[in-house]
Amino acid sequence: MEFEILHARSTSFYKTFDRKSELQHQTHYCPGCGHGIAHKLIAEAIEELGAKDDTILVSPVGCSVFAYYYFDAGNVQAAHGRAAAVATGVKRAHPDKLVISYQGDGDLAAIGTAEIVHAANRGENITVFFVNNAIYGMTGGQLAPTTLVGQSSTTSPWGRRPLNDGYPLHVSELLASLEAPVYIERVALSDNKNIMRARKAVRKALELQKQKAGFTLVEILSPCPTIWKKDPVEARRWVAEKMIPAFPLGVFRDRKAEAPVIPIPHKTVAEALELDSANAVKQVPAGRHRARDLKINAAGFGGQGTLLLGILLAEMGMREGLEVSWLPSYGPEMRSGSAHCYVCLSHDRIGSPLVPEPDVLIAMNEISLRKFGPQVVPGGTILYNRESLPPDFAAPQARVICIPASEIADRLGSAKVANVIMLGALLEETECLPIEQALPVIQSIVKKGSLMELNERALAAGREFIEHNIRVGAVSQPDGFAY
Ligand SMILES: Cc1ncc(C[n+]2csc(CCOP(=O)(O)OP(=O)(O)O)c2C)c(N)n1
Ligand code: SF4
Repeated sequence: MEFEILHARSTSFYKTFDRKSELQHQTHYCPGCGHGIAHKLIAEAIEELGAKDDTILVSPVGCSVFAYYYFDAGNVQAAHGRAAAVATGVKRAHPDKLVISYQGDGDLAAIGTAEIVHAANRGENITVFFVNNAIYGMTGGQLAPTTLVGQSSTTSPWGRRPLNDGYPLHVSELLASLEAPVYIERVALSDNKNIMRARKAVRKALELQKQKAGFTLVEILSPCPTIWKKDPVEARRWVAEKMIPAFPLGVFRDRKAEAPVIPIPHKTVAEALELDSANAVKQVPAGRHRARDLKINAAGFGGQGTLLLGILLAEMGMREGLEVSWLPSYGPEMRSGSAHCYVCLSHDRIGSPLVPEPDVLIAMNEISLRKFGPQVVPGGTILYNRESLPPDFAAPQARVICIPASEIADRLGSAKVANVIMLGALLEETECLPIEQALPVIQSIVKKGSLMELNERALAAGREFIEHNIRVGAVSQPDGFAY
């Protein structure tokens, strides 16, 4: 019987490696390096699963930092140790993509220990290929957490001594002690038989991810001839003779996810928290204010209540059943340093709590106006805590409303409520949330009964300012922008 042996490059690889200007037909790996074999197994599995156009590979820092030179897939290159965390974000943003975190042992088991443990513990539906070559390859051979007892490295020239360096870290066994992972196997690139086993494991892990089973990891014992100072054949033998006895091969987890699925109740947060009747949200007749997606930056000096203003907005949003985020930023000073917070109100999940381009800026002082005013989106709004803008300041893209909130607050009896005046103005101007909900929220958060009446008047003052001065056109506005 005659056999025809076909060697073909997987279609999941680029035809030529264009990022390598000189050698476009070969990789940057040393001859005999396990990374090349691991890449091949992964590329073939992606091809077999028909997932080439649906795969996003997160490459690490280490010798495989340039994996994106080769895989014709979506590619992200993560900071050292962060690949599992980056893969988490990518997967959550693209749940239907096949997301791979490809990591070396320095990357995953040293600087990235926290990231991998928590990604596994959360049961992220990602696949991790953990290439364990018992050493830091890229940086010239320092001790890795997986370096064998007695193995010498540049930082353990007399060999790893457990009393000084600890014992080799068994990542697969460690992660298999967690509840969430569904599949963990250790394989080796020591000989053809084991490479075929590795091939199956790689494919199985990706298939499970495709089925949305949960967290999968394949640890691949891999030769590093260059740092081990061996030729490729000796290096493979070393994997078989030294690494496998220290890191036994096998399946450490293979089961369905068992975590109970807890449905998210269709309740407002106030209901879910069973707030007492004094704090509970009163049923209000549907007014013209509607829960509306909005990104807000509230900025000023510490002590002006901008962070509290953000908390009130976020809480109001939660009680309306919106997704919300509140991200404060402040210096070490309790008073008079700069402080601002980003608030997102959204009907969809919020990808990032950062708000580099707010729809609304509440600027409680001039510094904040100058710093953040230019960031407001075209058609956005700036609420500025003064009677007029500084003569040399302009934000032509935005609708600017000057409200002397601090002055009004003084007249009401306390400068402290300037933030609540701004809240009233914001709610009236943008109609982003039902203004009727503001007082119960203030009551439940501020909890100072004595200030309640003042807060009520401050809220009304902000609202009336917009109603009387803006809606009837008493304050001049730049042309062209209106809600
Ligand atoms: C924050 C940070 N710390 C340290 C380094 C230096 N560094 C680059 S690669 C590497 C270790 C890589 O080893 P490993 O993950 O085992 O991958 P290999 O090169 O063996 O494939 C280190 C420490 C870095 N680039 N960034
Ligand atoms: S140093 Fe080791 S891990 Fe890095 S490319 Fe060379 S053989 Fe591979």
